Amino acid sequence: MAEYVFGTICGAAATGAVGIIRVSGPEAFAAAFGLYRGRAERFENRRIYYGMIAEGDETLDEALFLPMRAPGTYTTEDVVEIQCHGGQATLARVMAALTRRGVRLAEPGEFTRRAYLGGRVDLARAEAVMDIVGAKTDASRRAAFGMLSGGLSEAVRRVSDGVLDTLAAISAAIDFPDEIGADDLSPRVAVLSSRLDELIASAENGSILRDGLSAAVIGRPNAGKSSIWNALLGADRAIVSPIPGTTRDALREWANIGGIPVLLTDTAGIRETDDEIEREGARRAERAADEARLVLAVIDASRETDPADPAFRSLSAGKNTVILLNKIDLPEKTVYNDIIKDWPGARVMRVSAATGEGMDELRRAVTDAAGLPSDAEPFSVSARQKNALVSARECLARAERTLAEGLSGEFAAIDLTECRERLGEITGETLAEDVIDRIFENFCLGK
Ligand SMILES: Nc1nc2c(ncn2[C@@H]2O[C@H](COP(=O)(O)OP(=O)(O)OP(=O)(O)O)[C@@H](O)[C@H]2O)c(=O)[nH]1
Ligand SMILES: [Mg+2]
Repeated sequence: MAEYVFGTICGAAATGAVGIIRVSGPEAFAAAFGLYRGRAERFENRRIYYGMIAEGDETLDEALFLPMRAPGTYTTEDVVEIQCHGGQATLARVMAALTRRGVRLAEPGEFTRRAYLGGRVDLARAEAVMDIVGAKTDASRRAAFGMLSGGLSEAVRRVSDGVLDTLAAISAAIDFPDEIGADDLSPRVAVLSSRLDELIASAENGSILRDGLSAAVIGRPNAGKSSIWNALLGADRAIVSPIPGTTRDALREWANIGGIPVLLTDTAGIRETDDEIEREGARRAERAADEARLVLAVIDASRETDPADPAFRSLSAGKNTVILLNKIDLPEKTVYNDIIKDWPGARVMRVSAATGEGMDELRRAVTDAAGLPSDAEPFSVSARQKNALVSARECLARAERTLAEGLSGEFAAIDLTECRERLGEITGETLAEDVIDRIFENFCLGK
């Protein structure tokens, strides 16, 4: 019996001009072509068949049918893709017809899970599929695609093979202690450690590209926070007005800043007030600043410096803060040098949301804050994968210490064996079934 079916639209709620229903499983051909009405009598592998979709006497839609035989398919099983009109009602009706032919709806990530179980992709590549779907900027997409092409899997496998060779050398050293000693083993482990260090650096780069950087814009009412937020977003999204207290709620949007996905929060101005709604807005603003990795603290430079400005509070709290002296197109009253004197080392920038002056420098400051060193090729790794890399690295550090202390190679072998296990978790080789289940549960429908 055919196993499952679903459209390609992630989140399933979108309506596209074309909808694709993918049927996969041993009975996929029988189930899908049971609905086909057209001239073809046989369905050859990888050809396109035009026809109607019909159930009984009722014609449901006009469609293309794409039969693909196992094993050269996404799931490694027989697959038929039906391309029909993308309206929700049409898709629902065709899927209902398929259900009556014994097909069931795929679970989230089930297609990719089949690809994994069929041996077509390892776990790191399967996870990369979701990262590609979710990539928010071109740089994120490139990092995810590098993962899909097996960048991390291969690098991890090379280290794991190196660890295996070292384990073999340890057995040899135990059997022939006169010929191979710990002196030969330590440099081997050191090389593997430095390779893992490089991978961890790439992973750190990649996790910013994958998960993004959070930045909150805070400041006094009317400082120009929403104007700056709109400018960074490249959209006229938040209301801007000369009336202080315009923004009440925290507004949150993804922005692409120099290729880095930045989750930008615009907040209500912070000031003493009796207005309960405004006070709640200020509380939310403070929370947003606490949660953000980067705070963009906006000061209206056309007004006198106010020592109680929330910008200074953020600095004194030790938050990663960039002070933005805004409105420099007006006569300046807040003096840049005074701030630098009071806060040596603080990053202060002069900008004008009105004229755009200083905005390119601001964008660069945001990408700098993401801390991407330009040389490490970023891999879009999940937190799970990064943890596995870090624990594998710790195992190597333990093995290095054991060897340095001149203990028997057998002790180092325990750590090296554990190192291989941690590395195997990245590709899924040494991961428990229930953990793998959980990973695929986070996929979207249709993938
Ligand atoms: N001249 C000048 N005016 C600016 C600049 N940036 C913002 N403004 C003006 O300042 C006023 C307040 O701007 P907003 O962006 O709404 O300020 P806000 O900090 O979000 O204010 P609240 O939401 O009330 O806290 C508006 O009238 C803007 O047009 C600037 O760089 N130069
Ligand atoms: Mg505002």
